[in-house]
Amino acid sequence: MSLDECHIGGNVATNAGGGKAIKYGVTVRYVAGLEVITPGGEVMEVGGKLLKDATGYNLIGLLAGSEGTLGVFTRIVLRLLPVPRARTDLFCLFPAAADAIAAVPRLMTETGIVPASCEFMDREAYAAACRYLQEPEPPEDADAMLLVTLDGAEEAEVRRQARAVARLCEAAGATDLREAEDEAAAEAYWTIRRNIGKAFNAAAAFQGDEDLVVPPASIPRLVDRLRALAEQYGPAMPAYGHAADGNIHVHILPPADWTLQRWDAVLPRLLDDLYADLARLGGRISAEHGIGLKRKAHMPAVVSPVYLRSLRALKRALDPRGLLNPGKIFE
Ligand code: LAC
Ligand code: ZN
Repeated sequence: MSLDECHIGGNVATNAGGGKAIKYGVTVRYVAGLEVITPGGEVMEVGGKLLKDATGYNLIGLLAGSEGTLGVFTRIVLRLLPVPRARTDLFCLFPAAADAIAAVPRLMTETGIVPASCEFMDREAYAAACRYLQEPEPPEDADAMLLVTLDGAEEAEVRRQARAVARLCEAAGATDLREAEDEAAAEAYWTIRRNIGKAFNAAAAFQGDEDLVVPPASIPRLVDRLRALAEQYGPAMPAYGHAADGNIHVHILPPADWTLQRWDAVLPRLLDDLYADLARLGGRISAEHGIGLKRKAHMPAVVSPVYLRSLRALKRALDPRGLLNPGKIFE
């Protein structure tokens, strides 16, 4: 989570998601208007200070997440929401990762509560960030944790939600449940969560960094598959992310004695297997990071030929000379 480094233009260009998508949706939901420089050099106004707009195709939906391939944003009109007045954060430790991830869809179906965030972190992911930040590591018997944020307009409502979520997590197998006593304590959990990606990036010279998404009900099956693939292929595959909306990040880390040559031989096979599983679960290869150069060869694993043809046709129609961010998203 790049809270401190990202810019609004990049957020719109990637249609960024982050930790609050389960309740608040992704960036495009808040883009009411855009001023765009088209590839032909014209200025185009799209939308505006409007909460409704059915004037032709939904170009905001097309431009948000277009990764700089269709236009350059020079003005962005955002829809704002009032900041929720009440909030609490629960940190729940589970001895079995399978129990933690299975609790995530249940949290919504059984309590009827939509959390502001529900982040899953397996032990390896959480511990890597603790080491990176020189913080104490989680207790030995914690195989995974959930960090659940609840918010609302009134304190009493948030208290009621916190009790229901705590009851459910305990019934689902959590053995330790801590509610942040104030903002600083909540921030301490979130700082660790936000540094997981950075911790792994600093830990290995070559590694995979994935941004998987499946329908939320399938998230336990995906985490299960990640563990099986790690065993089958050899690399460690710590997982963490915005589990409630179906989005899991996984770093693929080679054993210390692997050469780059061995890594280059194994990674493509591992990814082929992983993406085939994703397709079977109805998932996609990026939820919020985008396709860029890195994932474009894998697009056919999860979308149909007609879907890809439609993307190419749109690119040709709007940027016939291929000037903007050439070579990105599709071959
Ligand atoms: C995160 C970034 C990697 O969730 O998307 O930490
Ligand atoms: Zn993320």
